[in-house]
Amino acid sequence: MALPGTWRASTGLRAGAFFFNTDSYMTSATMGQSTTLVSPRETGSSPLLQCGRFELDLGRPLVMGILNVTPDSFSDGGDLSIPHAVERARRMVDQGADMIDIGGESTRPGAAPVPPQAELDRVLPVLEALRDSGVPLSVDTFKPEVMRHAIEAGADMINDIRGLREPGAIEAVAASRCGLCIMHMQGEPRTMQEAPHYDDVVRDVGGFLAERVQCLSRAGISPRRIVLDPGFGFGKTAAQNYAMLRHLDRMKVADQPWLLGLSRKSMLGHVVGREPRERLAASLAAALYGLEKGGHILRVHDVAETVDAVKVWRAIKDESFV
Ligand code: 7PJ
Repeated sequence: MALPGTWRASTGLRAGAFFFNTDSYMTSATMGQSTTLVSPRETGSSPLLQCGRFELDLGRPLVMGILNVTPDSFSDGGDLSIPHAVERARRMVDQGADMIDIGGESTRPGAAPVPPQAELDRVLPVLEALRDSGVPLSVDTFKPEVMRHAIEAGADMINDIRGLREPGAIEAVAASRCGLCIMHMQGEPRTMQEAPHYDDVVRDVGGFLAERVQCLSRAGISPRRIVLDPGFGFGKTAAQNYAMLRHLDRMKVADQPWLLGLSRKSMLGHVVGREPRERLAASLAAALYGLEKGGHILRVHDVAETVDAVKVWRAIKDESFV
């Protein structure tokens, strides 16, 4: 039975495709997990991602807006950062963001670690303020304690750069319905760029992610909740990052969807130079290539521009002009 879900106002190509959980997804999900090598987009069936209150139809690419709630990401800082973050998130939703990823700790090399309570103090008020925004809310954290409280407060997804490897992380998410972004990272943020090593980065990262999916399955977590992420810039040289993007289709892990975090990354700076804020054109080029190679969700800073780029990509790809 298809219960009425959260249908977003549909403008142009952004036809709402979100349902609350129903049994209708079973058929599509089963089709999405067929063993054929033809991609779901080509067969016309769409993979679906269970994501807390939502069920996301990944038949078209989704845009996830990045919302950093860290003092170093605000010029005004202090108490002003929470209302400022909420306002920025609402603007991203107006610009067409399909989901928002809220982060309370910077993972940049050299960034100071944040205790769980301080991270919760940043993330929870924003999460609560955005619950009515009509889009799924993701929380970017690797700390089990933050995961538990975020899920209680209504997070629809946990985005973990450590791929739920911290002790207690799997237990923190297992009993919920939230979506899970499982990312690959080699080493630790502080030192990961010193000497990344792989025998074959595409095979090694794909193998790691396949193992994580198996491990989560053994803990009773449905693959329908999982989206995978190769982790661009997390313990990889520029050449290794580009190899992963070039061969994303070869990295395929069963029929799990991909989330790609390419926006403003240093692999782009490696090619074009420029400060992170000046890497929009580079980010769009990489994002569209990632879609062509099978990406489903783009994690981005520049929502409006990415939404436009995706619309044109879809018009070319799917002849979707309406
Ligand atoms: C990523 C992330 C990414 C996922 C960050 C930045 C650095 N989460 N969190 N994937 N990157 N899933 O945004 O440049 O690539 S923090």
